[in-house]
Amino acid sequence: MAKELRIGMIGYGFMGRTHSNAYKRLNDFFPVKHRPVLKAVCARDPKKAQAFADIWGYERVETDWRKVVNAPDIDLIDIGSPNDTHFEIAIAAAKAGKMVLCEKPLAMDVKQAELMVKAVEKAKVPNMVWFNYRRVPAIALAKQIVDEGRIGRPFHYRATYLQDWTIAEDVPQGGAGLWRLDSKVAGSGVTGDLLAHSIDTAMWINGAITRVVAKTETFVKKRKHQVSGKMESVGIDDACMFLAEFANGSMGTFESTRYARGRKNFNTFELNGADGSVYFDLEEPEYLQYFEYMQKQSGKKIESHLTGWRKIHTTNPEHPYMKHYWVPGTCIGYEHTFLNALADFVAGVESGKPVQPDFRNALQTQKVCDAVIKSAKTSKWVTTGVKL
Ligand code: SOE
Repeated sequence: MAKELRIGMIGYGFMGRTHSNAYKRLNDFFPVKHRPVLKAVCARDPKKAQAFADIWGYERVETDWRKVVNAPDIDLIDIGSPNDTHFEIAIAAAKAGKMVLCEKPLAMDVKQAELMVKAVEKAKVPNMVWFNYRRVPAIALAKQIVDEGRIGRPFHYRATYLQDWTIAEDVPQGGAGLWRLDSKVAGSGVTGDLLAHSIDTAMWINGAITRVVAKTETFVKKRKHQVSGKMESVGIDDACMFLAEFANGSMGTFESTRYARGRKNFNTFELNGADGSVYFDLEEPEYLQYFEYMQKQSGKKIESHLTGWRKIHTTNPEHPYMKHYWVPGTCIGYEHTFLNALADFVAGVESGKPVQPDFRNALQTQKVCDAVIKSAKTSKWVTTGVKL
């Protein structure tokens, strides 16, 4: 018999939707024993929360997250609300003995993130951060290829994460839909919002980032605040570039901006090693490009005139996650990355083997983000203190 997994969702924005979709579809695709039940959604605006509850099928609406966190009929708190709310809700949820799933970035800074790790570890509650791109089959295949030793000694890691939605100077900051532009709510700009994804993927695939040196820019210095109605200084980084050193001796470059005209959610990475390379581009999400240096293969006929990049269509059942979906050649989408993440989390709860990235792992990404922001202020190399 299926065991109920009773969900309390905090927040109802873009991420509230992606997570809710994952809960609803979990049992359609994955053979887990738990069955999510959408118990409560919480948001400050009861009308909007009710509209959300009606669409996604939540049983009730709350306007005080404390009520949800302490409700006896809820097993799991999902924090999909803005970044400045993660800390307090996660700590309270852990204290109440609930499982905690949290949107990225884990916290506003390392100080908060460390206390959040302490809280979930003390309470021994299952926890995870929704770094969903790890669950793109092609990215998971890149990780597999690296772990199989096919890339050899790594030299270069190159990541870009580009968008263009804040170029217009009259885009306001703050409030519904635009809190990502308000540093008091978001903590940082593209560093915490976009580069956190790139850093998580990079450290998952290529190991710890030990030192960084960064440059950030804020192109539009003042924007009208949606809540106060006043022109206010912009505190976020609109763009960020940083150089990184990895513990394995390789070098990294990371670039992110919301000012790359024409780029909507352009998330790429490439890793170059002595024996091969991998390249991924989220605009072609079902493909992983792999270059295999043929001469390296001992015992095989060398056909170097055939050496070249392979574009692997990651839709076969042997590719990560794909056996749960359709027939070879048919694709899955963005929403499935959240579904795959949830399936891994629930499988981890059932096996007792905690799934990654848990809060402790996401703290390492937070350390890199903080080091990047610090370096941009001081123009100096900063040691991250990452422990993987
Ligand atoms: C920002 O525009 C954003 O929605 C991020 O917050 C998400 O994490 C990213 O995956 C898509 O872009």
